[in-house]
Order: sequence, then C-alpha cells, then structure tokens
Amino acid sequence: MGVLYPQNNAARMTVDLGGIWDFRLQGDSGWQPIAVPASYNDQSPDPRFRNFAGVSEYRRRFTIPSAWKGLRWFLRFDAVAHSAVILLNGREIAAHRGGFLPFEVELNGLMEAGETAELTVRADNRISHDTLPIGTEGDTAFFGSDNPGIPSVEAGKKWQQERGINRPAFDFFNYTGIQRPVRLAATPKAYIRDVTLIPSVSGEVRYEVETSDAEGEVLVEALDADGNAAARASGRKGVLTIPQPKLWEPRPGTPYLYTARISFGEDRYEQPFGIREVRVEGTRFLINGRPFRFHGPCKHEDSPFHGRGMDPCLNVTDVNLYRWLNANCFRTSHYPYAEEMYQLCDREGIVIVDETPAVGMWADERYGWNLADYHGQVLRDMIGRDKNHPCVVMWSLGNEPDTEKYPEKAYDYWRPLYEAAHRLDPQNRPVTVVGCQNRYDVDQVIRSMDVVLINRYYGWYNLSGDLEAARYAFRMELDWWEKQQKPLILSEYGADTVAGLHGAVAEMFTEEFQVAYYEAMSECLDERDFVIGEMPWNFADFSTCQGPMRVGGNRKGLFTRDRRPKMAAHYFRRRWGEMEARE
Ligand code: BDP
Repeated sequence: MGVLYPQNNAARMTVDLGGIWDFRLQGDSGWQPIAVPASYNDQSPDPRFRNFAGVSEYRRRFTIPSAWKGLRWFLRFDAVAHSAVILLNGREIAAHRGGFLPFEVELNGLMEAGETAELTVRADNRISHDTLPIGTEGDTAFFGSDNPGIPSVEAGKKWQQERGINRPAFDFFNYTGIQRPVRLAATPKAYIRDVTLIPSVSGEVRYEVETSDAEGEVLVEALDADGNAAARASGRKGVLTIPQPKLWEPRPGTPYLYTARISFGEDRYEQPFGIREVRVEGTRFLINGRPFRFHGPCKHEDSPFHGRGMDPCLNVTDVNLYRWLNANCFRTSHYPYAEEMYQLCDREGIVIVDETPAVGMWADERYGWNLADYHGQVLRDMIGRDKNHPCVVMWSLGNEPDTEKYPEKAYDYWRPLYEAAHRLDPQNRPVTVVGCQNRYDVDQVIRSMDVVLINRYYGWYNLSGDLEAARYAFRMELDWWEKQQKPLILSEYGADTVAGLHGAVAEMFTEEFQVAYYEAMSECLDERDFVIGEMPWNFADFSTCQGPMRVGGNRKGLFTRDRRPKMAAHYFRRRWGEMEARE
C-alpha cells in the first residue's frame, strides 16, 4: 500500500508546517530555532550539531482549521531521519522507523476541529547494524585509519565505543532531522487510499483504486496534457483505453504526461502517469521497445546549509544541469529521494534507478542477515510510494553489499528481495543491486540480477594513477562480464578532483586527471555492445564524515558542491551531446 502524495484539490486540503520550529538536542534544556525541512547539522556552528548521536527534539504548535469539521485529518511526514516518535501535547501517538520514506499519523479522535495542539517530533539519528543505512557501532571507520592490533589504538576505539559515537559504514554525511516537508492534511471521511496504474503502449491502462470504505462508486477519468478527457472507466479495478496514446519518452520535450482523475464519494485524487513500457531483452534495455542507453552521473541529496533537506530550487537547478550535461538519468544513490524530485523527472523526461537505503552492508560478516525483514519492508514502502512514476525504470535493492565473503549466504539474502521487488511492483520493472569492486568471479548475486550494475575504481582506489594499467584490468573484467550475457551499467566510477587544481601532467586530484580517467574508461566502455550505461560518480562534490581520504568531503563531483562545472563536466557534456545526436 502506498502513502499517496498530499494534494490540494476540490476535496483535499493541506497546510504546510514548514518554517522555523523549536529544537534541542536531547539533554539540553533550552530550545533554539531550526528550519524545517532541512538537516539540522549545518544550521549551527555548535560542533555537536555535526557530531551528535542520539535523539533530537523538534516542537511547534498547529491548529486544525474549524472549517475542517467533518473531515479526516492527519499529519504527513515525508521523511524524518532515521526514526521518529511523534507526540501530541506530550503524549506519544506514533512511531516510525527509517529516514527516507513517508508516513502518516491520523488525528481524528485526538483533536477537535478548531483546536490547537503542541506537536513534538523526536528524531533519532543513530545508525547501527539494525538500521538502513548501516552504522558500524564504532568498530571500523569508513576509510579505516585505525590499525588493528596496536594496543593504544584499540584502547582508543574502545573509548569511542563507550561514548556511542555514530560511525557510518557509508561515504556520505549522516545528515538527519526533519529533512522533508511536514504537512497537516485533510480528506473526506470516506477517502481514496491508494492508486495503481499499469500503462501499456497500446493505450490500455490497467488501474486499481483502494478506498477506505467498501461501499461507494469509483470513477476514473484519464485527462491528456491539455486537461481533455481521453478515457473513462468506473469501478475499483478496470482498464482505461486511451486512443492514439502519446508516449512518455525519456527525452527532453517528449515526456508526455496524462492524469488519472479519480472520484470516490466526496473525495478526488489526481494521479499523473506516463504511458511507457520497460523491458530487458537479451543485453538490451528497452523503453517503449527502443534500446535505451543510460548516461548520467549518480547523485546525492546534498547542498550547503540544507544538508539533505528538500530544496525545490536546488532540484530544479540540478535537473537543468543534467540537461546542460546532455545526461538522461541518475541513480538515487543511496536512498529514496524526496518525491518532488521524481515529479520533476516525470515532467522533464529524466530516468531514475530508484535505490533503497541499504548501503554499508559490507562492514563485516554480521551485516544484514538480521535485516532481511526490515529491508523487505523498506523495499515494499519504496515501491508503494514510487510505483506510478514513469521516470522510475528500475529498482536497486541496495549499494555495494559484501557478496563475496559468504557467496551462498549472500545469494540467499538477496534472492528473496529480488523476487519480492518483482512481486510488489505492479509494473514489474527490472531489478538490480549495485555491485562493489570485488571478486566478481566469486560473487553469485550481481550476475543473478536483470541488469548488472557495477561500481569500479580502476585507476583510482585500485592501480591508483596508472590509467594504462586501469584500462588493461578493466578490459579483462569486461571480457568476463561479456560471457554472462546480461546488460551492464558502470554504475559508479570516478576520481577525487580539487576544482582549480591543474597539472600539465595529469596526476591524481587534478582536473586534467579526472578528464583523462574518464577518457580511459569511456574507451573501454565504447568497445562493448552489452554495456548499456555509464553513471559517473558523482554529479557534485558532497559532504562526508571526516577521514584521511576526504578533504572537506568527497570531491569526485563533475561539479563543485555549489554546482560550478569542473573540466570533466565539459567533457561529459560533449561526449553525451554527441551520443544523443547519434541516437
Ligand atoms: C563507492 C560508494 C560511494 C562512495 C564512492 C567513493 O558506493 O558511496 O562515495 O565509493 O569512494 O564505493 O567515492
């Protein structure tokens, strides 16, 4: 079941609760102002805002409008990282686990129309072997500088553990708090709970509408982009037949969107959708029957001040920069993004590989075995939320798990998730999990996916700086993959680059090296027909936890963190422009 995106229409209303809330870290007595939605971490020079591990409290008052009498009211949290407890006038009314997906809290029965109440949100940012993403509970740093066996270092690590520091098993800053919108919303008492649309290029759109009540008629109307009715149907389940359908194509100017307008009693809901089909055939990835080649950098939700906070201006800027790059896709590395970004990509024709927050599962042999149920639940919620977006063309179960140490055990962990994704997705999109640079000959998981996605750092973390050797080694691996007869995407590859650092000799960290590195990798990719995509790491520089390998964060961006292009951005703009001209 999905949690429908809140809407304002003739039947539904929302009140945005964004703005300045009261905030405190647990243990503090005084309250201070904090902006919502945004990560709290960069909103104060107090070092605890960056380093704090535990519960933080957000507080504000809100009023149910008197005019909402007789309606159903609820709070809708788009995401609170990494788990939340919700209190109304000091009394706990709900709890939610996981920091990247929405949840709702019903208010009827707890408040009257016209009443004002105090809302408290307790957000917990602790990460561990029981959360997604994973924290290592102090035993390994992400880029380990802790030499095992040295007594004083071991003692230091123990000292840290006792103080419960938060150690991410992933390479992005552990931004947290109320990072996406919070809304007060109202619907009629009998309401539309969920909508599922399964389009086909013939123009037949199968649909299913879930309602709060079994009684009452459901009407569905498909509107074209001009708002004219293109098809009608009635009943909770049925087919809309759109004559001469216009297809949603992943190209600028052509991502045609229809809207399904659903009526049920007093309630209305308008669900945009695109008519497109996605299929893997041999080593090709077909969108509307035509081979699609993925080219676009992976992203993060990351920017100065906001951290991982939802920022519509940033989203529009980034999408326009994707256009400028002649890029046609990204992967939501390494967690589901804010829904507004998918809406934008539906509209702009940018393709998304949608990823769960299962990252850091390489930490040690304890990883994940106990997480399977929760991981399955997150996958279900992600698919429930994103199933109708035409821009989503593939599901990623996670990023870089260790699949080689215990290859059979890893297969037994990932196989049921793979099957669940196919079962849960009404559109049955292809499914993958992103592979780490590892013993590809030993791993059983990556090769069992519909599309092989591999992250490779030949010439950077491996064979550092030697691009001749990098090419040689990468070609050897590609020879191996060619025999697997699956489509393959290079889903991460990159080189840390300090913007403005130049060298007549292209050495690591210079802008010249970043370009030379990408040229070398492009050369290998261009030789292979089964390679159906390239996703450089990363679109922009981004914040990470501190470490000896990170100078003010990860510098592998094609753009700086404030979105200024490095030389490599110009390189890809040319390369992908030529590629698109050929298609
Ligand atoms: C990969 C991870 C990605 C990192 C990247 C890097 O998937 O999250 O940021 O390496 O080290 O292993 O730059």
